[in-house]
This record gives sequence, C-alpha cells and structure tokens, in this order.
Amino acid sequence: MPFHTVHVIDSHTEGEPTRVVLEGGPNLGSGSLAQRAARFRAGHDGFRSALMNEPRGLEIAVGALLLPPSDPSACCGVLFFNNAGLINMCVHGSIGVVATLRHLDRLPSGACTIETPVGSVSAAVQEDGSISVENVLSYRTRHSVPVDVPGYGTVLGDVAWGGNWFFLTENHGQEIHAGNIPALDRCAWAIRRALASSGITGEDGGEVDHIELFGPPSRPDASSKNFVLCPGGAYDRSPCGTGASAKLACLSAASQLEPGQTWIQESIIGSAFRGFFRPSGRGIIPTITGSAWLTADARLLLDPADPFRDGIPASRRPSDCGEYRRSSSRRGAPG
Ligand code: PYC
Repeated sequence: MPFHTVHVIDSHTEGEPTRVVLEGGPNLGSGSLAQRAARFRAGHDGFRSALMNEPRGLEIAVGALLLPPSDPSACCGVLFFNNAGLINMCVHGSIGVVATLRHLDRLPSGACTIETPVGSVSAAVQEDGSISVENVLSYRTRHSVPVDVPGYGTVLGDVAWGGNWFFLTENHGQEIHAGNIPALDRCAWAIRRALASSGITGEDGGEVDHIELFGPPSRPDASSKNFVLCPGGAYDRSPCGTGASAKLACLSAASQLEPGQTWIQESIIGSAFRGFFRPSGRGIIPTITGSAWLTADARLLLDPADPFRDGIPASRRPSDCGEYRRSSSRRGAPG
C-alpha cells in the first residue's frame, strides 16, 4: 500500500511551534469553518493525532490545516488543532500561517483575512517583519470567581474569551519563572480540574480549557509574565495570543488599560507579544503582534501498515503523564 503523504511547513512563533498542513489533509467539503471543524472532529481525528502525537508529531505544537475560505475575500480558512483535539482559534498559529504564506510568496499584499471556526481575523506583516493579528471579539464573562482548588486553597480569577476560554489568575501563590515549570504545571492542572468539577464554564458552556497564571515580568520592557497551560497538557512557549487577548479584555473591563495603550505580555521562556485593543460591542478587538521563524519544510509519510500510523495518544503512555493529568476526564485532556 502506498504511503499517504502530507506536506507541512513548520515554524515557531516566539518559541511556540506551528505545523501548517499545505497538502494531504482530509477533504472536508464546503460550508462554514465551523461545519468543516465538526466534520474534521467526527471523521478525521486519526489524521490530527498522526500529525501531533508521537512518534511523528510534536506534542507541544499547534497544527493548522489550510482550507479554501467560504468567503472569497478571505485568503484562507484554517482549522487549528493540538495533541488533544481541535482548538477554536490560535493567534501564534495565525502568525505562523502568515509567515508560511509569505515564505511561499502567497501573500503579495502582506495582509490577509483568515477564517476560523469562531470568526475571521485579519493579519498584516509589519515593516520590521513582525506579524500583527487583529483577533476576534474578546470579553470577560466572570470577575474574581473563587475556585476551591484541592491542595492550593481558594484561587480567585477571571473567566474570559479571547478565541478560546481562559481562566486568568494572579492569585495562585506560584513563582512565574522557567525553573518552576513542573510546579506551575501541577497548579494549573489542579485549577483546571477544580473549574470543571465546580461547573465553571465559558458562557456558551464550553470548557475553560486554557489556564493562565500571571506574575511580574522579568524583561524590563514587559508589563507582565505568564504561564499558560494548553488543553493537551503542554504549556505555551509563546505568551499565547488568545490568552493575551483575554488578558486585554480583563484589563479593559477593569479600566486598567486604555484603548490603544500597549501591553507587553512576556512568556514563561522570556519571549513577548505586544498587544493593544479597541473597544467593540460588549468587549474589545485586540491586536497582537509577534514574530515567527520557519523551521522545516517536510513531507510526512503515513504508512497504512504502521500500527502507530495515527500516533500514540498520551492515554496509551501513562508513565508520561502524572496522576493529575490522567485523572482529568474532561474533553480536551490528553488522550
Ligand atoms: O497563541 O492563541 C495562541 C495559542 C493558543 C494555544 C496555543 N497558542
């Protein structure tokens, strides 16, 4: 049987990888990006897992499947996914998509509209080569919610939408630095489990599956430093663009940042996104800027005879994930 070949270009945005699928993805038919996302979820999870999980995938990466847009004025549609499932929107991934299209000479004007399942975003290459993404409407839905987190006590935080659902907290008792990642990981997982068991969800009932812990910045130019736990258990190496959008929504709601004022969000590895917002409807439209670098142009081979063609999900590798991960039975947990 011949190999199934998938053409990908890999990049990283401020340290966080993106794998753009150019050819060899599933045929999802026509319709809105949300309809095509539902078809992908129902019928092509093996393809997702093959690209993101061991032995072929990179579990900390976000995949970006390029699709024809439903609105011809957009340059492409994109479905974003990770080692655990689809994600709604991804800003670092959008920056990676734009860097990839530019590398392929498919972005003559340097600007484009990208359709995602949760709305269209516009992106533009800046003079210095960085890339800005004007994200979807972002808003805070709950303020200073107390969550009883076993082993950590009551943690207060906000729930906000930035294209994904986030719980944002400064009140976690942890030091935000790269040497403390295992403890940050444990704390964020405990918060995520506590949110789920307390029935705290996004406004649409969606799981709050991104946990964002904030602390003082290390860089002199930054406003704040974060640690972001993603749905599949990886932490974001970038400052997380949807998370930075949720943060801007919270700052706006608390009148702590003015429209147009710059916020520099530092990541746990010391990279940064610049952000600002304009008010819109019930929330804000954030613009997030960062840089991406290409790392590979590759053809992945999926051998039908390979027993692990579709990857090895974390649930098949219990020694790789601690008890706090295995005990999370919520959608989006590893495996
Ligand atoms: O940059 O929006 C983002 C993101 C979401 C998950 C990982 N990165």
